[in-house]
Amino acid sequence: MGFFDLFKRKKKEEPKPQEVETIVAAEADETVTTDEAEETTEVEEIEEVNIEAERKELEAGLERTKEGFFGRLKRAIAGRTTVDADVLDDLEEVLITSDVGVETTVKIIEAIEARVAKDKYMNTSELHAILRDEIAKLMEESHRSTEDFGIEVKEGLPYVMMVVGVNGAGKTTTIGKLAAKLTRAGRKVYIGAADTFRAAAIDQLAVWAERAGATMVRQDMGSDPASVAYDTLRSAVANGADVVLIDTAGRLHNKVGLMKELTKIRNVMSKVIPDAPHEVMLVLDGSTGQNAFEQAKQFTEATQVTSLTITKLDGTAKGGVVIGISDKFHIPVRYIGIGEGIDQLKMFDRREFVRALFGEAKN
Ligand SMILES: Nc1nc2c(ncn2[C@@H]2O[C@H](COP(=O)(O)OP(=O)(O)OP(=O)(O)O)[C@@H](O)[C@H]2O)c(=O)[nH]1
Ligand SMILES: [Mg+2]
Repeated sequence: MGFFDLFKRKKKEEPKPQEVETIVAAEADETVTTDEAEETTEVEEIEEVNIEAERKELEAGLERTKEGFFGRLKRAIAGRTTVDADVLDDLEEVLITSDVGVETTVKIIEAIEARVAKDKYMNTSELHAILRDEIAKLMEESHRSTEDFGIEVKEGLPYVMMVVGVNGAGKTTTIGKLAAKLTRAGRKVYIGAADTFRAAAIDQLAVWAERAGATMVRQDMGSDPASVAYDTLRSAVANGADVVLIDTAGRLHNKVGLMKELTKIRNVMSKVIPDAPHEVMLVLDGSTGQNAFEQAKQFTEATQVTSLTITKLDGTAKGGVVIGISDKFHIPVRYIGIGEGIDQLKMFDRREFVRALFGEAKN
């Protein structure tokens, strides 16, 4: 469940548009009746509980990164009171060893230096809040809206997303989780089994499609992935689907033939829907740390990538890659995977992400 999903669903279920207006009007009006006041408070309370539950889940998923980072940071600033050059040196080391990456670390340190220059006696206890601010600023805004789990569903033709990445990054799992979110939001989802390399890959996707309540379009193992993609789009258009997710086989960026295949899949899709694919999502395994950086670099050079999903952040202390990759590639991180379960895909919200790592703002 996305961070704002519950909020949104609650809104859909409870106050219909006119009722919302009534509540808002009633709030402004001093003559609000007891019933209306109670209803408003109840909705607000449920929303708060849901936001809190989402935050807890995110924090739990990022626990190891948080512990790794905090543990080091705590040791680095133990016994110091002001943020001086030594503290900055240690902070630099902490960031680099947390897989944030050198370039991004330098940017963060420079930003903090600039703030320290203004406030020479900055307290080390203020450091978390400043780190949180500076880091959030470096990352891309990922979603224009929280509707439809961040996907901008179009009127008329389906929104098409092609999912790419190396073997085992989590593409199929991410598609399954994403499809589930969208069907729950009332969207009609079609999934194309364009990973035709292994029969098991098609079967794995079929299981996810069923769990998610989505329709899967498939051909036999070994058939042309572009042809599967074409069929999927045709079928999706004919049946009035809202979203199409195309699974592809894991590939290495240096395999020219496989990279050309992605281009072929793209071209074929645009014959059915001229501006498809609307999104090419690269899935990266966050637990691989610096290797995820390398994959992002190679993939973005070899093919067009418009968004990122970083998986397996649960159980790894290398979650700092999200910060570095988001800063370096200027490609929005759309989702993060924090477990194998169907609900363990989260819309990436940079403010919530740093909040989970550094805690609540004090100011
Ligand atoms: N812990 C954890 N495991 C994940 C996450 N996302 C995916 N996995 C697991 O990673 C493994 C590989 O996931 P797949 O979805 O099959 O990866 P893929 O990219 O489709 O792999 P190929 O099709 O072989 O290229 C599976 O065991 C998933 O359950 C995550 O966010 N957290
Ligand atoms: Mg797969």
